[in-house]
Amino acid sequence: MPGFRRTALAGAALATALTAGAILVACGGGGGGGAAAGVKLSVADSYIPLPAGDGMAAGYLTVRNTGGAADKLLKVSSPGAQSVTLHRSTDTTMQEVDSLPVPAGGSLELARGGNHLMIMGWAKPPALGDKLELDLTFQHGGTIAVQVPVEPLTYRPGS
Ligand SMILES: [Cu+2]
Repeated sequence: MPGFRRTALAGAALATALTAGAILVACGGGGGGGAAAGVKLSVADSYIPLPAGDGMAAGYLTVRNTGGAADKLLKVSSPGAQSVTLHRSTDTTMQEVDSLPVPAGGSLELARGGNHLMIMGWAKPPALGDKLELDLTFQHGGTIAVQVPVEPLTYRPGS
């Protein structure tokens, strides 16, 4: 009875999905610390140095987490650019990564010489004073949209 089979399979898939959901819920609410176990994220010091020529740009920002649980930056997208990827810098190279960690009670810093965002495929050529929306998606903290200013190449936050 093929119909029976399919139903059984669908049932199994549903059970798996429900189990996965239950694990997610346990993960978000677990840890026994109540509110302190959550993540509390904010984004600061975001900027994009004006890209030269080909329009490939780096993006820098700091994600602060004042919550008691660690999180991960999983994805960044933008309505104004085709591609935003996460890059980790090592001594001599850089490498695209699937996620970047946001420690509990700490911060994820994307800064010159270190981890950064790579922004490509601008909808329109960026100019000084423009702002590009970046939508940062976190494993636990949802999605945070930031308006990131395009700054001179020599810009440093706080200077
Ligand atoms: Cu890079």
